[in-house]
Amino acid sequence: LSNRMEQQVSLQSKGFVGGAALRQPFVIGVAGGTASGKTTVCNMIISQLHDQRVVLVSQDSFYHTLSDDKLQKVSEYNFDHPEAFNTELLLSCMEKLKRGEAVNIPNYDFKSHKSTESSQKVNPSDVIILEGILVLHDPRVRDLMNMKIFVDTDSDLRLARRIQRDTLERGRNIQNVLDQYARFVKPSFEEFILPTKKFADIIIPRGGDNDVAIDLIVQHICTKLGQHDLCKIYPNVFVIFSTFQI
Ligand code: UZR
Ligand code: MG
Repeated sequence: LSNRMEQQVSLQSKGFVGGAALRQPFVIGVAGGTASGKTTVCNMIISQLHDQRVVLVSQDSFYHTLSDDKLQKVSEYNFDHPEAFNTELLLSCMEKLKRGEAVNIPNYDFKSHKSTESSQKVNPSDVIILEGILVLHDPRVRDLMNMKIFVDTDSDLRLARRIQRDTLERGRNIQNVLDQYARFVKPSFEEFILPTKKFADIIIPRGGDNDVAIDLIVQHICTKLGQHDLCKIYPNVFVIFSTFQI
């Protein structure tokens, strides 16, 4: 116990009084081509950050709702273009989360191509992860990030996964997945997504199969949050602390 008290005192002198609430959240951006394993990488990071409050925000939630005339010609619509997203809304949600405020994130339905009525409340957290094909595209969104990651998986693997996912989960048939891939997904990847790789701090080859990269990223986040060893040894130290302060 006395050891633990010493630990708390040393934390206090480093300005960690009150625990996580006083620090700005650590914002991570995870970009990469379609079906590169972004969601898997995020889930692996989250599962290793046991002692932090983490939220995952997906750029997909910010797709514009398609108007009726665009819906009629949905095969002509480029969902891989930066303008397919409501970036102003994404930016304002991220700014609020960064300031420690709760936000409502829209719910997007891939089958109807519309935002649903309901939205999802996201509470402020220690770590905010924003994932999506074009999260490194807008400089204002990039500037909010403390760490930028690009998941780099071979195109043939991505296409194979994309076919599986879109036919199983997004109600498509193989022919229209392939048509859309050739017409929009691949050209937009080359024009808009791949060029954002240069903004990344870390490039992860092989996506979710790369355990070493995930370990290194998690270690870095813990260091930046000032909990490098503490989060493993004294998982409750911040809780005890907050109780004292309030
Ligand atoms: P990830 N997308 C759809 O298929 N339908 C929609 O209504 C909205 C988006 C696709 C989009 C992009 N492109 O390639 C992909 N298309 O979702 C991005 N065509 O999602 O990063 O999980 O692959
Ligand atoms: Mg995804």
